[in-house]
Amino acid sequence: MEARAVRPRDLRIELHADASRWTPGPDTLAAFAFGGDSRPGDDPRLIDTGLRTGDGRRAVESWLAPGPVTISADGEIRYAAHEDFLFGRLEIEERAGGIPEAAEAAYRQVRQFQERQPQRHLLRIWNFLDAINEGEGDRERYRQFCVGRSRGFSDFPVSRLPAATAVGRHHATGWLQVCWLAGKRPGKPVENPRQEHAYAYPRQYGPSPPAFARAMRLESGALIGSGTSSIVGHASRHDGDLAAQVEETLANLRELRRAGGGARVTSAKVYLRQGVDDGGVAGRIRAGLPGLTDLLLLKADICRRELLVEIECIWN
Ligand code: 3EB
Repeated sequence: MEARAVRPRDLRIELHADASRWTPGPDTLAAFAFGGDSRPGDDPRLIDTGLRTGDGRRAVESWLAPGPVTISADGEIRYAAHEDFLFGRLEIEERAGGIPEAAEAAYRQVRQFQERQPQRHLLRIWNFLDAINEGEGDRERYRQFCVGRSRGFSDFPVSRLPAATAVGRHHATGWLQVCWLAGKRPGKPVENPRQEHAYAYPRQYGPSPPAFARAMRLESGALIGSGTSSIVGHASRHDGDLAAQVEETLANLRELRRAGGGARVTSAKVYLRQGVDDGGVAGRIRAGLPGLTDLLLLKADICRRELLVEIECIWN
């Protein structure tokens, strides 16, 4: 798998499966680093997610603007922007108030910051958390993250929620990491007819439903999917069965593409729960997503314990 520009028209996304020598360029809005040695540099566009790759190599997913970006900071937020697009990041340390307070503070800051930007429309958010499944029932850290996110988002209209991913790291860092893409023009949120709106999940999944859209369609026609799992309606399917969960997730992705008017799937990231043997899952996903060029396997925990896999795709 080689670096490939998947969206030549404006925003481009590249997956580098072997990024041992990769560095950001002038057009780089942001780059997620996975696996390998973390390289804490002072370039704020480089985001060390703390997630490992399936093959142990250092991989990078980079988001590129159509021209050189400007790098800035605003309080604890660091961001890069170029006319139509902005990519921000915010890391909040979990203190006495734990994950709900960290999430509330993060989302309040993101929302207030975004209201002041020319690129004010949230399109896509990634959340990286420690120990996402720790805690029982409503105390589970993912559910408490959702509580804080809802508070921080406050009265943000559900009809404009961005697409999202929320996954767990395997080692404790003490930090909640929130990263986002925003645009000068709004995207069109897309829902999946096979799935309940996440923001309307019933109470049994936690005190506050997860605030995200299933996908976001950009003006250019690109469709950016959220993390997608083996959930039909609001129920998890195929408890503990990786192969069946992959098939159900692929069915969700096909339906999402239909609903969102996506063209060809170009890149996919697969989050595989810690300790789960990948069982040739990459081959199944390639077979189920014909035309897929770039695929990256990552080790990350998923927001419900029975879920073993989550896939996020971009169609262009
Ligand atoms: C789901 O469909 C699976 O809380 O931001 C996927 C994508 C999931 C985003 C989030 C959660 C989130 O509910 C979990």
